[in-house]
Amino acid sequence: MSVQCGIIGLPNVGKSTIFNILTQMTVPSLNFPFCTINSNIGFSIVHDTRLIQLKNIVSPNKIIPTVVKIVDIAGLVKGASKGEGLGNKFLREIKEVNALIHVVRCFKDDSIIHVQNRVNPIDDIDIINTELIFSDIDLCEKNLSILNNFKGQNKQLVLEEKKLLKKCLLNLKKFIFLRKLNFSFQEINLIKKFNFLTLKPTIFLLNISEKKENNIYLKEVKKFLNNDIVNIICPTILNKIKKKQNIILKLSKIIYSIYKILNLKTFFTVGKKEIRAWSFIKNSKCIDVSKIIHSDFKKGFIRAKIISYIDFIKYKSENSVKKFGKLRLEGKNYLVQDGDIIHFLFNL
Ligand SMILES: Nc1nc2c(ncn2[C@@H]2O[C@H](COP(=O)(O)OP(=O)(O)OP(=O)(O)O)[C@@H](O)[C@H]2O)c(=O)[nH]1
Ligand SMILES: [Mg+2]
Repeated sequence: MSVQCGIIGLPNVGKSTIFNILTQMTVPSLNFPFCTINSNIGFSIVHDTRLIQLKNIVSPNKIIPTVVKIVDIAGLVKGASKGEGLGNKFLREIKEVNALIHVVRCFKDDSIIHVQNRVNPIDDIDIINTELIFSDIDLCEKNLSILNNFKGQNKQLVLEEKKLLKKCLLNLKKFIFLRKLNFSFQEINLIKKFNFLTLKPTIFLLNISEKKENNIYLKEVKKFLNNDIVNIICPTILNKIKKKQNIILKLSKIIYSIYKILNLKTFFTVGKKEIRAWSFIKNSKCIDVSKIIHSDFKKGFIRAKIISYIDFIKYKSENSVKKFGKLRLEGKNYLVQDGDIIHFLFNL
């Protein structure tokens, strides 16, 4: 299953335009608010130059890169958490994704409608952030009320959940996003089930129309977002670039930011039939990573043959890697490293 990333922001700020660039699709991106009502779904290829290096050595029939699923979610307006605009539908869709790309209009163009009738990126960010926070406050209060009336057995768990929800509520009311807080290992396990919006890893994507140097908003917005991951995109320039390779380079930066916030790394499977890249969460055990390929691999896991990418590039075949003592056999608890080339041995 691929990682899902949702594009959010005010209506008419360029979300679908950016979705089209990221996925090479052509969904409508027209100059009126709520052009997108039902979310669009597409995939963005994770261009990894290591695949090309591996291809040059192995000459496989096929190369399969890994992908990120991109969801273009309808625009959000002030009051969404109370049902304004497409309100709760929008918020429900955000719940489904693993990470968020928050698109901010940083271009001045009087011909493009702004729902607030002015261009003010910091205020726009604030509107979206407020709605996300309100939605999480609501979620905290609802769950606290359920727990307060809980008559069942597991009293200790209820106490811990209540303590955690109170900590969340206190911070949300101070306008602090949950992703900015420190949580203990135990709290992290408990908090997952609530699926808070302000806990989702987020990158900000500033949508500009001209060269960075000429944009009047960037400096101030970057300062405002100084503790967040910020990328800049210029659809007008990107759409004029003829060389596909140059577009890929620009997009890779955005995709890799997503990898970074989600703590994702890549491993490879390499054979004559195909070379394939797979993403996994950093510090995962070998047995858990095996399941990404097929659940049977986990069920019947014996061990894994591992070659690091660097060694494969250096020695150029499994046989010579072996000869130089660089092929390793690892068990289920081995922590998979970025760039590992893995061959799982399993028995069913
Ligand atoms: N000048 C300028 N126009 C842009 C830019 N990005 C998007 N637009 C235009 O802004 C309008 C809205 O773009 P969309 O991509 O549909 O915006 P959206 O955020 O998906 O809008 P909704 O689906 O209605 O929420 C379109 O006419 C785009 O061509 C930009 O960087 N500069
Ligand atoms: Mg749209």
